[in-house]
Amino acid sequence: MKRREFLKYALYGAGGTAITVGSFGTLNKISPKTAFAAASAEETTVFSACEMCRNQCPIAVKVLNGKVTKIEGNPNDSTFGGVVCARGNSGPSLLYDPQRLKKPMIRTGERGTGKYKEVTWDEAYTYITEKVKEIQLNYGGEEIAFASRKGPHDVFFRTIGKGIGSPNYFSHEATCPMTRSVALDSMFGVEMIAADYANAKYIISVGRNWLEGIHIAQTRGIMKALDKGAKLVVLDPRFSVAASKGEWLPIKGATDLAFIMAMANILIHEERYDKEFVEKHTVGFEQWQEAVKDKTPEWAEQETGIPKDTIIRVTREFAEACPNAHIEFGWRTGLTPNDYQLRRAIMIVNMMMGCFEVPGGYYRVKNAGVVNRFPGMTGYAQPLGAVSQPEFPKPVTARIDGTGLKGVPGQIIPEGDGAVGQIIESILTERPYPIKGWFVHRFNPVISMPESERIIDAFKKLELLVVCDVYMTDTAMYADVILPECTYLERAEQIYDMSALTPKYVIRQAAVPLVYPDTKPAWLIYKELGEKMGLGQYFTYETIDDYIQKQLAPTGITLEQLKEKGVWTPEGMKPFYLRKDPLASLEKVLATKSKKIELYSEVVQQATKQGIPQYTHYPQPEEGQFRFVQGKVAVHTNAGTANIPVLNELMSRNSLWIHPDSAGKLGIADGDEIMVSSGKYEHKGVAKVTQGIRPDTVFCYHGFGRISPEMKRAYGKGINGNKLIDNVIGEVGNVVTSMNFVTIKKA
Ligand SMILES: Nc1nc2c(c(=O)[nH]1)N[C@H]1C(S)=C(S)[C@@H](COP(=O)(O)OP(=O)(O)OC[C@H]3O[C@@H](n4cnc5c(=O)[nH]c(N)nc54)[C@H](O)[C@@H]3O)O[C@H]1N2
Ligand SMILES: Nc1nc2c(c(=O)[nH]1)N[C@H]1C(S)=C(S)[C@@H](COP(=O)(O)OP(=O)(O)OC[C@H]3O[C@@H](n4cnc5c(=O)[nH]c(N)nc54)[C@H](O)[C@@H]3O)O[C@H]1N2
Ligand code: SF4
Ligand SMILES: [Mo]
Repeated sequence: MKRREFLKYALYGAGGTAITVGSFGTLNKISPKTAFAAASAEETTVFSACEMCRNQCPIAVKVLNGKVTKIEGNPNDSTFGGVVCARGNSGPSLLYDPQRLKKPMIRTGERGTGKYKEVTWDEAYTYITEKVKEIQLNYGGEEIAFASRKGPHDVFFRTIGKGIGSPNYFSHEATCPMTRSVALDSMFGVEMIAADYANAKYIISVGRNWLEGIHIAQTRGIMKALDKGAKLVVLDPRFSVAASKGEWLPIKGATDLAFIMAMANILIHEERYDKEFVEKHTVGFEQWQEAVKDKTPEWAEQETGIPKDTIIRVTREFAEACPNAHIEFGWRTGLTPNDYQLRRAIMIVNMMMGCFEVPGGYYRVKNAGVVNRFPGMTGYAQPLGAVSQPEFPKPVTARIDGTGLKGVPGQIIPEGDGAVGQIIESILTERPYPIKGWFVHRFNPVISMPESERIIDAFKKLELLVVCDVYMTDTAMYADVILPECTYLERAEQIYDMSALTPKYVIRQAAVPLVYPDTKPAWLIYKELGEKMGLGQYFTYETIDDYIQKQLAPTGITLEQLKEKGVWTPEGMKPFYLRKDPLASLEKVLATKSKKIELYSEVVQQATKQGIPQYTHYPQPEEGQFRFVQGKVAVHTNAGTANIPVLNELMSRNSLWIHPDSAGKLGIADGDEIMVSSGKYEHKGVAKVTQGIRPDTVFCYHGFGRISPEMKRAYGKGINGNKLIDNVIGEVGNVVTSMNFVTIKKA
């Protein structure tokens, strides 16, 4: 609270009633304590979930006179520890930003020129409905794609797509952890595997940077482990904040698989792996032995640039700490085309060491896991109930990315995520068939997907582009129809299952009324649009409370219980590791056909001909070239927050990290204006000369270089990395973000 407001409320009771001096005696008798009590007399706390990034941490929103004054972490939750990050704290700055979208809009000028007219919701729905009908009639419903950043809106958003018979719905996952998901799916039969950071004694990060790529529970887990004396080893071409907390190994980009395969080679050679676990719980170890037999530390030194003695030492240290240790499987994982093989190899080494269902290792989370993991708890900690929908029409064609087809990589791409980069290819090349309409929700492809210029070219070929966001983003500015969602602080949403080592459900509820009355939550927008389009039968709920009641029905937990504390977790429950419980067996949490952890996977073999990970050597930059890598920054979220007032004030632009030796050769000094060129595209920027990067690599934080003039604070500041990256679709549909080389000159 600002000092002036504080004083105001000290003298005026909350609600604005003047308190006469007499009621307190004399003014100077008001101690700060009394004054604050008066100030907070009507302050309420609404428990909810943050959405400044998709981690949806449990929060406590402080509300005074119908206004959000402060956001803190929900103190009732121990894993998140009652704290939020800088972004979580800045929620009110988004909520009250006058530059937010306030009304639905329909385009009136050329795409990208910013000419729009404000319309009513009904006009927007009608326009969309007519356009969709036209595309359906001329081409078919499958030629309309749906893409969103995965989240609670999807069930509503995708209902529109499924209802019109489109198989082409996508999440953003191909730009984020897709390759890891494929690896986990193929090995464990489920994606929901997590690492127990807090109890690990040794952690190797393959480009995971918990201290800037923040997840409050995970970041706290790492800090706890470090406090308890754990060692952290970080493979990263640049000196990340995580690297500063441990041993930094400045590995050559795109060579991590060599390091991991050499680890396996050493562990097998020195017989340091867990033979009993491998025998009892895994299949395919022989094939893996074969694959790594020539992957010696000497070979890995050549590939990675990390001395062989370091690789051997780290491997031995790691083995000493196992099984209460792990090599981290990564979060944003689309670094190279075959990145999924790196993620599989990481998990294979972890499983060679038995780092599963023990403290400090990996474990199975969520949903069915809640029941399996906690025997005896059925009836109370049941998974959330589903909201049923009538059957959707069967799409008449396969998806544009081949997801679901047998014998091709699409076979192992997670259903419902898809290869989102394929939308651009399909629009521009019209293969396998053209996409003519695109619905985009909470997703900003121009900044978050490779080759921004081609994305814009693709937008220009569309017959319909609908964007639902909270800002006039770099993507929204090309839309035909813009739908303004209200922010997370103004809306309730489904209950989230955030179970980990203990079961947990989290609620989101509106903290304040709509700031801009013509904005709406996603669940209502798509229900109303669906009704207009004749798809009303698929929206089988009246209100969001109705939806929540259906979710909670099987659990025995009430909405009131959840509202009261914001999170629900069984009282006094301790983390539970399956291998510690003689009653539970690992088979219970494995969903593979063999009921074992599949190091070799028949399904992957069918889909990609690489049933066991094989090494691919990628070229390294030549003299004068640099590998271009990117990463998260602690005070911003992806392509989302650059324009939020207080976060923009903290950091309004990125710069390009370059090593002093490399900068010196190019005559570039710290702070100089530079031109970065990928061969196809150029981008202006500013150099940051630092020892914290390999001389053959340059780096920038992701999410800047915004092109929408309506985002007045962020417009034109910094580098949009994706302008410089080609839209290469990796082996399992993933984007590829660490394979581009650039040249640099002084601008
Ligand atoms: N503050 C903040 N927190 C966030 C986010 C955010 O935007 N801001 N975003 C959230 C999201 S969506 C995600 S996915 C996570 C991401 O979390 P992380 O995956 O941990 O984060 P990144 O910063 O994307 O990537 C980490 C590092 O990979 C390095 N790197 C690049 N190429 C290579 C390579 O070839 N090999 C190796 N070993 N390293 C390489 C980069 O230099 C970078 O330091 O963070 C989440 N948390
Ligand atoms: N080159 C390169 N590309 C990358 C990355 C990288 O490091 N390098 N990172 C990748 C990663 S890990 C990810 S996860 C993606 C993320 O990229 P995206 O999936 O695009 O996600 P965000 O940038 O988090 O947010 C997208 C949009 O959501 C909007 N938004 C925020 N809150 C709301 C809301 O309540 N409702 C609605 N309707 N909209 C809202 C924001 O304004 C923003 O426009 O980018 C990926 N792209
Ligand atoms: S990590 Fe930060 S921004 Fe993301 S949900 Fe949690 S508090 Fe919010
Ligand atoms: Mo991500």
